[in-house]
Amino acid sequence: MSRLVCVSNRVSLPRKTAAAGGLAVGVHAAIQASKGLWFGWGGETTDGEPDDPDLHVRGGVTFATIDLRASDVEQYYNGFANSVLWPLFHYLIRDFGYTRERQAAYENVNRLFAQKLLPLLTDDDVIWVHDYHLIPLASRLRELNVRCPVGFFLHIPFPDLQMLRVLPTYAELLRDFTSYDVIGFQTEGDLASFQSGMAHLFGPEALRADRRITVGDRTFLADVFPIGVDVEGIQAEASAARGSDVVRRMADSLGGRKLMIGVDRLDYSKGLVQRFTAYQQFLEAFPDNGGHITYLQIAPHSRSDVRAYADIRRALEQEAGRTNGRFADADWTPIRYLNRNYPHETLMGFLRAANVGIVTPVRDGMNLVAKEFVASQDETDPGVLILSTLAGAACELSGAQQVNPYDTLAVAHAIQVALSMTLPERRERFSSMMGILKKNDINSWSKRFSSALEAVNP
Ligand code: ADQ
Repeated sequence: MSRLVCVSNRVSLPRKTAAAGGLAVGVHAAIQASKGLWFGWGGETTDGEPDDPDLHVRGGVTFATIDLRASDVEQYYNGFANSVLWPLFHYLIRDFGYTRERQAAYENVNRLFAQKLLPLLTDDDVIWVHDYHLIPLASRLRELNVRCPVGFFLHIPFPDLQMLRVLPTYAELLRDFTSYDVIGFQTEGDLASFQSGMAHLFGPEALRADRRITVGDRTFLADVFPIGVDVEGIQAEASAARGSDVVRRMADSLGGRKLMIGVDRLDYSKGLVQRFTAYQQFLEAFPDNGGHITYLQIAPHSRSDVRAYADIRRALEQEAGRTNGRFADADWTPIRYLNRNYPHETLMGFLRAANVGIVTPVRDGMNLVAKEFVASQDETDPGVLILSTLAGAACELSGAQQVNPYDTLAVAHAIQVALSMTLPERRERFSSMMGILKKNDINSWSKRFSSALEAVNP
């Protein structure tokens, strides 16, 4: 077994409270199994030239972190990654902010990552690069004569060619993918978009029948690897959390009311404004629910230095205030809107306590919260998942009540249906979804990707 070297934009040393973000949850176990290395930005900035990586060994994993120049954090991280690629790949180009400075910083930081990683590599490593921040990394490593297998997994959607062409440098970006040996996407739809980009640039003959793509003298695999969750771990966390003080206090505070829960990073792709509107329409259309339901929305702030995120934050505060101002009673608050992080176990306990889980992104690569909601439920009395058709998770979770998040009246109606769904129907939907989650859990996801990388002949 080769040593697994994972590279992601941000690397956090393990802490007691889990950070928001799907990546950290998904990758750690895979690196641990090979006593591997995790390389990336540690979150600190410097005014000068970034030093060599700091190394920390924790539980068999070596964490190698570098600092970034403050100007690069602005232009590369807030800029190209989160104000250019993120909105573009989520089909939300109203927030697309391409500039040449941002593009140049993206190239420079990818070159810096390659230079700083190089001395840590050995010949029998396999390298697994994560996400849109680092698409050019394999090309930069190849320029430094790195020959070992390099794979890339995209956690977010891959846009259709006509959307991708909005990026002035889309051809270079597509060409950079060809330096990888294995490329993974969340859904068949994302893979099809990628294939159409490749066919556009290199001709339809580049696509082979076995999901391999040949460009010049390189052949690589581009396939679908839907990310899963740690089903057994979540079940254990959710039942342990039931007895915890914080979950019990939350449940007691409901005073017998039904609970609907949403848990999302505060991001405009998560459809929170539309969801708040849908909840208002639900309270209007089905007034008998007044006083009998609490909607708990947990949305920790993220990427606060990007303007679009400050805007969405303000909009949500206003919407939550408006709903409570209009519908609340002296003894009832319709929305509880919280912006804090919780330990993963507490979050799983909250999910288990809910009658309805609402996950309505306007676009999402996968959405782990949808899967966590299902995995955390009590099988004898499971809650109902309302899930956006525009989340990658919708491809697998056909037992959810699927809705288009822009059709807010349909979402309002789905809440009403969820609240009155019979126990046999809830159990049937739950067990069909659990079957899928168990078959493709987080361990089988990382094993499948690592095996595909190991199978590459360098
Ligand atoms: P994210 O956009 O971050 O991930 P998601 O898949 O929902 O979205 O993962 C969020 C994770 O953070 C979940 O594990 C959740 O439990 C945790 N979390 C959320 N709020 C929290 C809070 N308040 N406190 C503590 N933990 C919290 C990106 C893509 C997704 C893709 C994942 C993984 O955008 O589409 O599913 O990567 O590939």
